[in-house]
Amino acid sequence: LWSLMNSYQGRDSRSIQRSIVNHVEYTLGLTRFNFKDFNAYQATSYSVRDRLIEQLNDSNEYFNSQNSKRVYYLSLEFLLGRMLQNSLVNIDMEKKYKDALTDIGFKLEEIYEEEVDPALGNGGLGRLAACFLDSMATLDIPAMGYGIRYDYGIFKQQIQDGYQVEQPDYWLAKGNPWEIERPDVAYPVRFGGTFTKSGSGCGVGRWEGGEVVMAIAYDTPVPGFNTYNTNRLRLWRSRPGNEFDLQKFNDGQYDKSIMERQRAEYITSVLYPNDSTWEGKQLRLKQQYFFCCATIQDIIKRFKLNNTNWNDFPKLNQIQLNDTHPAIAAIELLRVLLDVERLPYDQAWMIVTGTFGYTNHTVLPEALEKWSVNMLQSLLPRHMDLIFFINQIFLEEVKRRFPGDGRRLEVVSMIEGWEDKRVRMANVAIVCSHHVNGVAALHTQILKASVFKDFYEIFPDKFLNMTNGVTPRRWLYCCNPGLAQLISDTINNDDDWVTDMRMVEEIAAYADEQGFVDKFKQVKVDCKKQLQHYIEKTQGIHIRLDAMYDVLVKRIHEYKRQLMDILYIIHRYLQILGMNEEQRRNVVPRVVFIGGKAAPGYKDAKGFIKLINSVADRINNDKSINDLIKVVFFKNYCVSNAQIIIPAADLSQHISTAGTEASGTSNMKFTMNGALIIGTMDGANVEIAQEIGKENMFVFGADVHEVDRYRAQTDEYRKGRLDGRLRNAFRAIYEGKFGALNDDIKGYLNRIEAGSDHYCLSLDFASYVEAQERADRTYRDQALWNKMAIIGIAKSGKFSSDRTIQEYCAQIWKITPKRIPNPA
Ligand code: 26W
Repeated sequence: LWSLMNSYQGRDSRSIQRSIVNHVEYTLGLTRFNFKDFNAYQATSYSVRDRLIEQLNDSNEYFNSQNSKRVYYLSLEFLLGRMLQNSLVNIDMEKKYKDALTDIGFKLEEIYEEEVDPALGNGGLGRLAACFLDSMATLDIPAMGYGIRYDYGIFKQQIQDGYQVEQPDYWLAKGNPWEIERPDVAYPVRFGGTFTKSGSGCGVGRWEGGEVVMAIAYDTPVPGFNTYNTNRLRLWRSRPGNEFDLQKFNDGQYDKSIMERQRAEYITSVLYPNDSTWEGKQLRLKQQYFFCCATIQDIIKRFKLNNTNWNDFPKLNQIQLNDTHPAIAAIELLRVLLDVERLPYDQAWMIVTGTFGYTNHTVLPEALEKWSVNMLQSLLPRHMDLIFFINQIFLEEVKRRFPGDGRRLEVVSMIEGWEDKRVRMANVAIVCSHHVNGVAALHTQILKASVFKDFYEIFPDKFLNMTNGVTPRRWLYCCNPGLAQLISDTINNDDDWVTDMRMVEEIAAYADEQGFVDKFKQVKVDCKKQLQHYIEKTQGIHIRLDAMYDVLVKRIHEYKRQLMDILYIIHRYLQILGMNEEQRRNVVPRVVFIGGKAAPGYKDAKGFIKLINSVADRINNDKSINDLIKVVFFKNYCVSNAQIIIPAADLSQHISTAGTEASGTSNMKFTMNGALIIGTMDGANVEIAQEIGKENMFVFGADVHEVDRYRAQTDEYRKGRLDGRLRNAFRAIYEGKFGALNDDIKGYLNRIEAGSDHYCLSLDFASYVEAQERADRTYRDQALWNKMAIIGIAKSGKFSSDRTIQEYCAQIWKITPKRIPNPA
């Protein structure tokens, strides 16, 4: 038996081939003599998964045997992106699989393209969770991610007649070789019913009746880079519970009763596609509680394997809340400790506040979750009761410390309103957590100084900053192998920098060295060729290579100001139309890419997409400007095509109104890939400027204070100062230069003209135009441009998510790496 206990996954080419072919025959049930690229993808993935399972089980065994402290990252979103390349790279077998596959007639690069892009997230918050998983595994942190296994990920975006059309993303249609279904790991989750209490204070009691659904675990292994450690991402799927309506069965309504059971499955059907506006949908609340309840049961079960002293719970378990979406987990833990484990309230409360940390990701008021008390009461009666109770205790404490400060009580209360009472989930999360963090320095300052000011004064030590980061494995090593190779060749001929991004700083010394710069230029051209090919293939548009690739890709939102970009393009177009031949020769040709999804119910954002497409239509078909501008609406922006467009960008736009973008993370990815940023002093742009130098970016626009002052002015004031070039762009639209646009977008522009300019387009337009002109001038000096890009890459080390996770470990979770001994 011992021989079986050792790894039987050989690392030589023959073993790899045998494993793949075995999976073709025995897992897929196909003949090993004839299979397609997609089947090769499946079999290769199963073969890789075998190795990952082995590492996962060994890691888990080891941590259990050591009773290791663990971190749990709770998130309603994990925007993982494709797994095959990342997994192969992390276990250091990409080359071996490539050769093994070549031998049997397959190209690994083509097989990568067969994978669907698992997209169980909206944007930055979900992608951050995925980067954190990669870093936690790489840093040997005993950690797990917990979330929901949605049947439908973020919708696929199509464009019809210039408008966004949403298509369902049934990502599981052809199976998912990366997950392991665990029917044996299943927990009941109750909704509704009644709660009967006994005792005083918060009391204890029984929660009965209602509807019980089951949570079934699906595990995905998360390997670290250059370590044996492999962590687990556990996603829950809802299934019908075993209780069923006997009455209906007895009445002979068998079919009806079965159908009712099926409703349980809807809970995990679909990811809500809203990013940054909150909707009070009951199903969404059910999703949140469903996954939190199963997760808390799972964590407690693991704790009980080795422990009996509840006071050890916070020492051994840290739970991080990715925004307030999973905040109900804190109340659920409290409930279990009180009503199931029967701990005294004080002890239970200590355990809760010792366990949770809360990360805030947005300051937009419309994004803050406020569940109606009525809804909570009917769905989760005990939780509502407990929220009232802890709120009362908390407010009494505030009253003692800030006597006579009624205004403060009003704002920090977990409950808002009188008739239509709502629960402010951010307030619940803050009070239940030992630490609350923002995701960039400026963002954290804003939390302390305004959004959560009154809390900050109550708990000054709770608040801290954890500037976001991105994984250099996916966002440099995998997506830009040419640049990765150049870095390795230049600094020390190996890949140490991949787990220590600060090492890349060494390449700054080569920013003036012709040989290095030439290689860098070649890398960029190769990436641009790939993008050119992708655009030709997917959108049928031919773009020139010798243009500046100017990229703005992110979710479509007013605060991110895609509208300002397209208005600038109109301005630029009008300018070129007015130029003579001589002047035109001086224009830097640009291909402008704008991409991103709009939330399906966000009318204005959808209007912006139509406007961008209309402008593209007009400009791209205007032969007179001879391709000096080409506008591409980059369709269906997602993780897999981000990996193509980011390495190919020359200029990258991060132009949110100062004070609105919590951090931004693609700004970091673009910098690592040698694009220059045109951007405002917002979110992490501020820190990028600090690291790489303001002189290596095109910074523009009002800062947070100027934005505040401008917003405090009257419409009259703003109307009187409307930027002239902006007005001309509006005119061109009204006159129908870009086709017949609907009244909504015209109305939107009219309001800006009338001085209603919350996102400060008119305020920032002049300096935006000026920054764009600076970008043009710099681009004409290619030596300077490349030097700036190289310095950007060199100084981007801070923005590795490894640094971020190290900060979470040291300051919030108080956990140190646990290196698993490598098996011989
Ligand atoms: C409830 C609806 C909803 C859904 C998602 C509201 C808000 C969200 C997220 C908080 C939106 C989001 O993704 N925020 C982004 O988080 C990133 C990671 O921290 C930051 O880099 C972005 O600046 C922030 O917009």
